Amino acid sequence: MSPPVTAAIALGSNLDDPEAHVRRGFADLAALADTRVTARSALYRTAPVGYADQPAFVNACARVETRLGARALLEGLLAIEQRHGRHREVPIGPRTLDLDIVLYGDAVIDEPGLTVPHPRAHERAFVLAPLLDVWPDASIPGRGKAAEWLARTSGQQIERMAP
Ligand code: PH2
Ligand code: MG
Ligand code: MG
Repeated sequence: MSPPVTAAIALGSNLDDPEAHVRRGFADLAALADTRVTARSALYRTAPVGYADQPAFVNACARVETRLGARALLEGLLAIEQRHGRHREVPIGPRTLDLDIVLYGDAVIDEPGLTVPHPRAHERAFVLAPLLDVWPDASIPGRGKAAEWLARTSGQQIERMAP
């Protein structure tokens, strides 16, 4: 087993009661083998980025301590997505639950299906604001401080939801 690593997992949903999918997603992460959820962000209602003609998202972030390697963690996340009924007809289309590894310690990984840090995290307010809730001094390897990137995302619509 690997030594514990601190990782950040982004959660997103915009189908079939998104808030419920995200809340259950936190519980599912807590049930992953060899993994502990050490912080949960607030939930945010966010305007879709990229493909705009789809419902608003609910986004959040979990900070975890895990002894899973990055690939095993990814496989655990994909299994959770499957249990939430995720189908991948449109790659960037609506989804019941998307779980992305934003940070895995300070690792930089570029393998098929596994790119860490998440390649677009630094430019997306819907990733950065929840990330900073759980990891205020987060730094994105190769990019720098998450808080400085968030300051540059003005114009992206995100709204912190009531707890
Ligand atoms: N995920 C995407 C594309 N666009 N927009 C918002 N607001 N939230 C998301 O989680 C999201 C998105 C691809 O994963
Ligand atoms: Mg995603
Ligand atoms: Mg994904």
